[in-house]
Amino acid sequence: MSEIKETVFSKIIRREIPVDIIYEDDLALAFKDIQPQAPVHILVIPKKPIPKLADVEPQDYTLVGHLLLIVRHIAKQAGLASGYRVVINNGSDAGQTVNHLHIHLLGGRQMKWPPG
Ligand code: DGP
Repeated sequence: MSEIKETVFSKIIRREIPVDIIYEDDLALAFKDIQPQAPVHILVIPKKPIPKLADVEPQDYTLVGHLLLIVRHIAKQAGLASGYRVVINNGSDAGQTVNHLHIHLLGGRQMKWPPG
């Protein structure tokens, strides 16, 4: 388990910095990415401060499934019927910059493969 440190997402959960919230429940929060890479770019995060996917423990499995169902719900609400991309950057080689688990939902344009 990585060391749990305060991140900018902790501040977002506590509403200490401005954020455009899309969805919230007891376990999770979804908000617009500050540096959108697509017309729709939303981050879905657990309120529990799990640093990255590699730190998910067996007791978090339901939580992770819950996050994916939120992604699906938001994508439907956003009208992304022709497709969307779901990304989790895990660790520095993957380009993870905020050490609080987050799922990127990207849509509204044609995606390329492979990603950079
Ligand atoms: P990653 O590279 O996977 O760690 O992505 C982190 C994302 O978080 C990145 O796309 C930009 C976004 N982000 C960073 N700081 C803030 C912030 O203060 N507010 C919002 N809404 N998004 C942020």
